[in-house]
Amino acid sequence: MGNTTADEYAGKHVEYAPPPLTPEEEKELQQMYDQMDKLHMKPLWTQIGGLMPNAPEPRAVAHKWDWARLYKLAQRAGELVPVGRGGERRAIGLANPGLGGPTYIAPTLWAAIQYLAPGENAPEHRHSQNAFRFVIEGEGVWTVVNGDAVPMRRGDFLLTPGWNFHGHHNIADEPMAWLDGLDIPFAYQMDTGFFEYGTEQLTDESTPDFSRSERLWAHPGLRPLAFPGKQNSSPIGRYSWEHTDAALKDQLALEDAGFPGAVAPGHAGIRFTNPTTGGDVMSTIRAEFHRLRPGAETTPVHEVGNRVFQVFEGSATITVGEETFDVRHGDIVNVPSWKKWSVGAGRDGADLFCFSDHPIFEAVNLARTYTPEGI
Ligand code: 1HN
Repeated sequence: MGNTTADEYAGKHVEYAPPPLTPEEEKELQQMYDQMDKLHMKPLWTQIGGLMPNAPEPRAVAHKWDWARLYKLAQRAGELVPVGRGGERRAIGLANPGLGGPTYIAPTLWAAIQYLAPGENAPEHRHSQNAFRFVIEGEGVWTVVNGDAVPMRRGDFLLTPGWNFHGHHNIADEPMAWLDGLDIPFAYQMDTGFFEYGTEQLTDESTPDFSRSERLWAHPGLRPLAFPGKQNSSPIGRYSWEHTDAALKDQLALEDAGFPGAVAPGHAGIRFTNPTTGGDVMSTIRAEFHRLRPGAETTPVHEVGNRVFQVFEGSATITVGEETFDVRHGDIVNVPSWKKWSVGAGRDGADLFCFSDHPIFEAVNLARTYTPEGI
């Protein structure tokens, strides 16, 4: 035993095997464990394998939520459940089947579909949890973030960083649904959550084409001199589809012309960033958009942390560990920590929105990635 090298143990667990005991010793041992239990103590030697696996063994499982079904249920909730003070939002959360009940898509992340009918108003409130919205289809809702009315349109990515008052209203003739992402599970499990009601009426009922935040901050590469220094969260309230689409188109056009630009062959990608730091939009959430040409595939990778994909356009297969999910418009798939994943585009290519909790792990030096193909 004493001469066994670490290499011989690599990747293997050794079950704790107690030495052979006499019946008397067995009784004494049991008494010791009982006493520990009464005093709220637990020995390490019976549980170390579960506590410290060789590599992450997430309880969360990979799962697909079908957009057509989500949308139908959101519509039904629109008919049956009013939105207003108390319930606050007609948001339907996605509960990862491996996490045993709570509305967590991942141990750190919340994802929900929110539905607002014509003329409806979601009252203002604020919380320390960071939030974003991604608009899969439709328009006609304005979200008011700290008194700034921000339009929500197809393909837009919108921010509500922690502790900003926010409410929404739909001024169109059509209902609208979108994806909400928040770091609620992280805040809940770490006991960092604060919440406060704001006004029931929105503090700005105007419907401008561009929010004030965009007029100040969303001109490419240009920052206003009136606001120097770094800000913890991006000051851009809306990353419009027009910019995202143009950036992706240009990457692929440059690839066609033989210049660098694509992430990998046939794969264009952008990250939404905080213009005051160049880093992620919020301290706990990363957001990206990926465009794959027909048949293109991403490089398989293992990563610490959790990802969630939503298909915007086209179709794809998302492979997570041993499972493969066929996805199309609106479908949502999560990737648990350290599960190998890759995406392959279907016949018409694929546009995918993606968010993750990776900034958390980068901030505390726990980020790791591994590409088995060594690319
Ligand atoms: C929230 O405030 C929103 O502001 C969406 O639209 C989803 C889920 C749980 C708690 C607060 C929103 C939410 C939420």
